[in-house]
Amino acid sequence: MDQQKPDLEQLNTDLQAAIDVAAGLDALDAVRVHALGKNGVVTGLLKTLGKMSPEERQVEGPKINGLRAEIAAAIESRKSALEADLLAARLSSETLDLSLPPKEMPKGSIHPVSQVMDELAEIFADLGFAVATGPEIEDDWHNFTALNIPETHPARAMHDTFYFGEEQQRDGQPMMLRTHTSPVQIRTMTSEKPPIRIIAPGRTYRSDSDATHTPMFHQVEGLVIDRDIHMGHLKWTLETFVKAFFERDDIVLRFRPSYFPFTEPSAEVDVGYSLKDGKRIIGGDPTKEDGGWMEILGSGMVNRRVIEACDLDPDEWQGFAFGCGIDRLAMLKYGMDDLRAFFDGDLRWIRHYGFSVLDVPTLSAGVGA
Ligand code: 2NL
Repeated sequence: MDQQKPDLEQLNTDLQAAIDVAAGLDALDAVRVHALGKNGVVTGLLKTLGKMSPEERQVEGPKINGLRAEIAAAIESRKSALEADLLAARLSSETLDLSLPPKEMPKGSIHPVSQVMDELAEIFADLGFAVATGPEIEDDWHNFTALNIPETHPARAMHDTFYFGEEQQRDGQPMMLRTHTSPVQIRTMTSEKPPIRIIAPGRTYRSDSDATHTPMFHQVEGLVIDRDIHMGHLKWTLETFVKAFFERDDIVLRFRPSYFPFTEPSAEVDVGYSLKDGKRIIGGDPTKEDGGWMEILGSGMVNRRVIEACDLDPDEWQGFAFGCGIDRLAMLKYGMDDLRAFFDGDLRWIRHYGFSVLDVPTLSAGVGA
């Protein structure tokens, strides 16, 4: 071996050994600096290439560069191994017991509208209904046409519907904020095969504002499409729902003939109330003195024109549907009297009427507080 020439093989062996024994990332980095740093031994060898004759460089260049590449690769692979060891050690030492109660009670609270939506989802899940959602900005077909609401229907008039400008039209159709959650059910009927059992809760919009109406409000609609569905199914479903929601068995419903373009026949549903401590409460005997009826739902058998609009055969598939205001349900159940306070964002109000984030509605523990 030529004495002038450094022993590259020995250097390689030594550096590889140092890399292998480096016990941590810091030790490994020290080896890297020692070999490949600005003043490192391998860097030093690379610098000697410039002083060599072209012939010598042709022989030594590949050797020195090969050494540099081998050492760099060895450092990288040792680094990955050390990092993997570190992660494995962390994973085995850090544990999180998710069953422990929080150290501090959460500061926020659940809005009554959200609470009621959770209750509705829970009650209807037990009856086999899934929750469906859809866009709040809708086109004319999904919000009106498919629902058998003709061009001349008053619900389409400018004073009820928030329309977008002409430049926002989709395929020549006017766009609007949905006026009910029915378009969600239309979207489900056109995208899924029956049988269908869904509820569609969500925000709806109408250009209407007074003590009992806000421009944005919440609605839940329900839809069942199957074979041989009749009014009996509708009646049982609504009775079961209202009893579970108000958590009373002595609830009576009254079905009054009515009209909606999307159902035929249609019925408005009243719930019996009675007077207790000077306050109207849902349930009890509505025929007793101070008792009475309160309208809470609209419903009916899905109009065959709606079923046809969704490309289903109305002789094979029938269904029932219903709709009701969630804000009003919340007021009735939890005793709030001012609708507008719902959307004021007043912290004192939400602290008073809000629900604990830990108070999740379940059928075993009771859906309401
Ligand atoms: C009310 C009345 C109702 C429906 C909504 C509906 C939806 C489809 C087909 C047929 Cl896709 N009907 N929804 C049916 C009857 C009444 O709501 O007074 N809501 C507050």
